[in-house]
Amino acid sequence: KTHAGPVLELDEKCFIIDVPSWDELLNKEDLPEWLRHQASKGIVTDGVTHQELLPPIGTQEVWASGVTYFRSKTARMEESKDAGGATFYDKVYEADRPEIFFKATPQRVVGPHGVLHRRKDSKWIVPEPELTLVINKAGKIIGYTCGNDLSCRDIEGENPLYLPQAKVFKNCAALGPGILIAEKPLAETTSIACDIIRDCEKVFSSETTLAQMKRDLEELAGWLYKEESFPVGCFMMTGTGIVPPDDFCLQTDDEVRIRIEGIGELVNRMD
Ligand code: DO4
Ligand code: MG
Repeated sequence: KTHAGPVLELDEKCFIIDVPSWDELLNKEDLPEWLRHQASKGIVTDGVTHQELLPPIGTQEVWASGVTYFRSKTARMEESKDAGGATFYDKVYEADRPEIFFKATPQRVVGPHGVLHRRKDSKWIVPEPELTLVINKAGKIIGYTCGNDLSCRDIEGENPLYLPQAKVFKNCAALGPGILIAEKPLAETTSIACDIIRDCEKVFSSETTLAQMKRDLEELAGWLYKEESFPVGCFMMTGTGIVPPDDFCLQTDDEVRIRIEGIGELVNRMD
């Protein structure tokens, strides 16, 4: 309400932090210590409501990994069986090299309460609730946020070469509500939950935990940064362990709620 820049929430208080940009903030050396110092200056601001928040991203690209949960592998093998998916999803699930793909530029990302786009040439569009890593330019995981890797299962299932169209389009990704700064690794018991609300009724609800993920978070970040450089860091979605039933498709005005324990809840509506 009183401040347009990044806000630090610590011990149930909100502090204004003195930094010119998100890009600079996310690449500070020893970020947790730097943030504690900002809080010690004691410039307290009003609490913020989620409606006021922008996506917690600067000029970073958003990348994603996939088929990192058994649930994702089986769902994709089914949707693409006519295109030969029964073998390639299986292989990537077992292989050393994970599936990694480009997901979004910051302009394609919406924040808390932002409106996600329903591709009108898809009849099978679903949310993918994903733990999202915030990685600095040195390749270090400095934080975590909630992500929605909105996906068109029919387009992807028809032919693997259609993956970019199934995944990348206007307002195809959501991030937020904020970034949990990484001071210690996330517990395997960390829960990831998703509810979908239609006309005030819950039409889908499911939950998983990080223990269900086949890959290690450091391993995923390591593969992304292999032979690549990200001058201001990047965001990496880590794959979905939650897939709605095969007859489910998002509709206009559906509200998607993604909750990750210790991070918060990301709420978005479909256009
Ligand atoms: O191969 C397709 C994408 C996989 C994905 O996005 C996921 O598993 O979350
Ligand atoms: Mg995904």
